[in-house]
Amino acid sequence: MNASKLFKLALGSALLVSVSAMAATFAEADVNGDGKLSLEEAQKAGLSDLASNFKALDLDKDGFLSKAELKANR
Ligand SMILES: [Ca+2]
Ligand SMILES: [Ca+2]
Repeated sequence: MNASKLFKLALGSALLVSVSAMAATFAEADVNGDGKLSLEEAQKAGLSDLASNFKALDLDKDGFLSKAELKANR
């Protein structure tokens, strides 16, 4: 195991519900793999925070949340 892997493990446990989890969650939640989340995908993935703030988070109002939009809101 190299240092960066170890670092990621430590970071992951500390930030499990934060940034690192978001990256994994995004890919998992993006069921159709188009690189953005629809409201339905957010709901199905159990991302209730995203779902309830969907319109506010959707900066360009295209009806989807991109990774960039999620980053802009953190
Ligand atoms: Ca999608
Ligand atoms: Ca958008």
